This record gives sequence, structure tokens and C-alpha cells, in this order.
Amino acid sequence: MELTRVIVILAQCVWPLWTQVIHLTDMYGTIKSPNFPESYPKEIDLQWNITVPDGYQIRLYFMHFDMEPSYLCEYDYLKVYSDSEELAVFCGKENTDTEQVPADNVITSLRNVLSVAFRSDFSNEERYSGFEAHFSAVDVDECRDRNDEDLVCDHFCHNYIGGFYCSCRCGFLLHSDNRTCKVECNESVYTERSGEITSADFPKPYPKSSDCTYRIELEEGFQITLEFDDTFDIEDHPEVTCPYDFIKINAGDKDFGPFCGEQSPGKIQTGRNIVNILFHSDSTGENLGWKLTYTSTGSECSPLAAPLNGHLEPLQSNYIFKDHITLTCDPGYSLRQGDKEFEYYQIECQRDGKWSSDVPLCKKKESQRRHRSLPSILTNQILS
Ligand SMILES: [Ca+2]
Ligand SMILES: [Ca+2]
Ligand SMILES: [Ca+2]
Repeated sequence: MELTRVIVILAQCVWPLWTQVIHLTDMYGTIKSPNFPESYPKEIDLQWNITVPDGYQIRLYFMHFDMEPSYLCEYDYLKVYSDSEELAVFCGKENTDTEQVPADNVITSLRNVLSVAFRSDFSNEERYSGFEAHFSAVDVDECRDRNDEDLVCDHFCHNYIGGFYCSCRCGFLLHSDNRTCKVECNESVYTERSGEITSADFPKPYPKSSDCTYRIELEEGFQITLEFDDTFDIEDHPEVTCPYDFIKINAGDKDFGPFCGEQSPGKIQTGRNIVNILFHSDSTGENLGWKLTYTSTGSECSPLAAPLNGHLEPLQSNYIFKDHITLTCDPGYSLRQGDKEFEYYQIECQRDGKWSSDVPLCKKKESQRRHRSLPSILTNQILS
């Protein structure tokens, strides 16, 4: 490098040249070196900042390029930046091992801004005509170009000039992030004594950005047991407990969970008749979800024996809350409780594990007893 150039470059490091900045916001236009097509002046430091609306990129094409050549373009150069990333450095008249010219290349900005810096040093070894370039805004096809999972549409993507929008499959709603599809799943209530509950869409990946609540509500006296399937897949984190998606269970004063990951929680005996399940999902990830079967047992009543000359139905080894038994007697007998006579009689197992009444006795019917002799009636009365 010539000594004078070294001195000038050093001087510029100490006293940086004043950069003239031109702001452009048009959708297309032309930029050219000063005096184009005449030779450009020395000591020029000029920058064009091109900004177009969001949803567009900028394309830059060169029609003409002729600048002083120098090793690695250290004398005069043209630099193109986008988002402070250097996209290209040009100088000279033709491509060499160390210098590049734009030729027919089209430069595309990363987003909606592009800067072009033109710089000439204190001398030109001959006449150089500079450059002329066109720029234009082009639509970003977000549906095609976006690969970042945090930006793409969850279900459907629709591109239009200057933007894009997302939509969802039937049965889903677009979340306020305008990207993910959630489900409306607030408070499904289950009142059957047993049943099955799954995450929405199971065994396909569960919806994102959703909070689903499920409530099992049985009468007092029942105790609910949950059993999760082995197929269990909720997004987790290796170090933090369930920071993204989780299932939580509440049963009165007992809480179970949060659960996530691939290890099924298995069987949970809640000991309660009301169970609330909350399933939360965040805006990313594809996980398969969960399925559980719930069953319930009631308080158990003590075994009952049929009365003499009588029967009870159904005959079971044990009886729990809500079970009924029906008592009947052999022909010629009827059930008697106090002064009352019954052909059949029902007893229920109550929530506290006690039968609703004692088992009545089977006694000979009145009509049959009237035919008997007086001593026999007396004997019966003494006996009863
Ligand atoms: Ca020069
Ligand atoms: Ca678009
Ligand atoms: Ca997730």
C-alpha cells in the first residue's frame, strides 16, 4: 500500500469521515453514484437506507458497476447491509480472487430494510464511472419462507401481498397470537360412575395454547380412582418441572401433579367424589397427549342374610353405596315390620355404609293364621 494511502486511512480512523445518509421509503427506485455516469468524486461517504413496509423484502439489481479496484476493496467500495448483516462488498470492474462485482446477482434483504454504503478514498488512479442500481419491494411469502416454529401457522397459512394470515381446522379457534389454534374445552362435566377422558384429538397431537378443564362429579359416598394409559406424552423439560404443558389434578384438599413427560402417572386413588383435572398447553410442540379411565367405588355395607322362609336379591358377596336389595318370602308368608305387612321390601346401602333399615321377618300370612286353632295363635304370640 502506498504510504500516502496508509496515512489517510490512519487519519480517517482518528477523524472518521462524515457519512451522508439518504433515507428512502419508496416501493421501488434507483440509486446511483454521485455524477453518474460521469466519474464519481473522491472522498465520498454516502449511505442509502431503504425501508419498505413490514411484510416486504427489498431486491437490489445492478445495471452498471465500475469502481476503482483494490485488494479486498480497501480503497473504494460499495457495501450492502441488511439488519446490520453485511450481505456483499463490491469494487473493481470484474471478479478476481479477492474482489467481487455485482454482475447479474440480485441481492435480497433479510427483512424490510436494506442499506447501501458507497465509499471513495482520497484518490482515483483513473476515471471510474461508479454504479447504477434499481431496488424494488417484493412480497414475503411467509407461508413458504418461514421455517421457525415460533412463527409459522399452526394449521393453515394464507399469503397475500404485504402480509399473511393463519386459519384453523373446523372445531378450533385462532388464538390471540393469530398463529396457534386452540380448542374451547372449558369444564366438561362427567357424572357417570365410570368413564374415559382424553386430551382433545387423542391420539393425535393435542391442540396448542389451550386450557382444558374436566370435572368428574359423583354423589357423596363415592370415591373416584383415575388410571392413566401407558400412552402418555406431554411436553416436558429435562431440568425444569413441566414448564410448558402439564396436567394437574385436584380432589378436595388433595393435589396431584403437575404431570408431564412420557412416564404415565398410572393409578391415582383420589378418595373423593369430585375431581377436577386441568390440562394446559403452550403455543409450541407436537405431543400426543393422554387418556385416562376413571372408576368409582362407594362405601361398603355389611353382608346381609335372608330371613327364615325368605330370599334376597341380588345375591352379592359385597354391597356398596347405592346398591339395593329386594326381600321376598316363600308362598304363604309375608314380610312384617311392626304392624305392616309387605309382599316385598327394599333396602338400600347408604353413603355411610349402613343399610337403610333392618331386615324384616317372613311370617305366616294373616289369612292362613285365621284358620288355626286358638291355642296355636296364642303360642305364636308368646313366641313372637
Ligand atoms: Ca479511489
Ligand atoms: Ca406475504
Ligand atoms: Ca407445548
